[in-house]
Amino acid sequence: MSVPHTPAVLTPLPAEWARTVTTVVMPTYNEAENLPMMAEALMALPLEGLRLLVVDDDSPDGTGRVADQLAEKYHEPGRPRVSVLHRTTKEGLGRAYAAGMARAVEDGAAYVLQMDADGSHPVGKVSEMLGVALSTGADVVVGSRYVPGGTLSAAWGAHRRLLSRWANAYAGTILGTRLRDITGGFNLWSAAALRSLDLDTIDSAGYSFQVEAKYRALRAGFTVVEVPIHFEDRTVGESKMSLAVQLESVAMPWRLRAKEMRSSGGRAR
Ligand SMILES: Nc1nc2c(ncn2[C@@H]2O[C@H](COP(=O)(O)OP(=O)(O)OP(=O)(O)O)[C@@H](O)[C@H]2O)c(=O)[nH]1
Ligand SMILES: [Mg+2]
Repeated sequence: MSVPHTPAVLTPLPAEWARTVTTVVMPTYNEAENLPMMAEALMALPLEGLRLLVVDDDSPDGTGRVADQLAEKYHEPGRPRVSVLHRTTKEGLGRAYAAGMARAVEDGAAYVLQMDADGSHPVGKVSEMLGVALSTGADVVVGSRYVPGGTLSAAWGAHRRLLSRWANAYAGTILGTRLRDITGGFNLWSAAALRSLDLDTIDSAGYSFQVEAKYRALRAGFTVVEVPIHFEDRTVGESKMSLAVQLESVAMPWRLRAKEMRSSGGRAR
């Protein structure tokens, strides 16, 4: 895989901010080749309070064992670094996130960062996203491909770019949000926002988790801000995006709206 985009010069956060307990929740399914580099890049960041929680669904390629070895490798007495949530079946990205985020908050995280294991999300942006949350008081910081300065992998052809843009516009229009990247998977959450989201009741099993969780945060009145990121294509391993998961993503914005109509007694938004 390509080295996660780390800019040559990082502006360090103030020491007090760098100590903030921030847990990167990383769901994995067959990412044995990618995970060690991700862990290394994250653990090298100048963030004393940074932790990594790998959520593995019993990957057939042994990612769970690799994650256990990483937990041992980065172990430091009295300073939680890498831990693993082993799950027994592949239940989908959304379920893995709901379980992992709940665990991270339970274990004391003040902020939780969602991140893919395949090198698509830039490790070099982690400090900035935490800094934005702490300096603005925003409860959700979205790593956005679609605000000015956001960029996509050069490997993405016109078809994929269009599809991604369309998916964002589709969900955003149905749900009436102005977020530019509602489908993105690189997002920082405050523990307070996660607690109020009721992760147990999230409907999405798959990728539509990203849309559903952000939509809930917006409806609950949390401040959501977007910072530009570069999105890289995975170079190792395979995508887990199945047809069933794509269909769930198409249906989910309508389901969320219908649910809201029911809970507001049929009044339109
Ligand atoms: N635990 C768990 N992780 C999953 C599951 N499905 C996907 N993942 C992980 O979620 C992250 C995103 O999945 P990808 O397959 O990269 O999806 P994508 O980024 O939309 O697709 P590509 O652009 O093709 O890589 C990766 O770290 C996957 O290993 C799942 O069912 N369970
Ligand atoms: Mg990916």
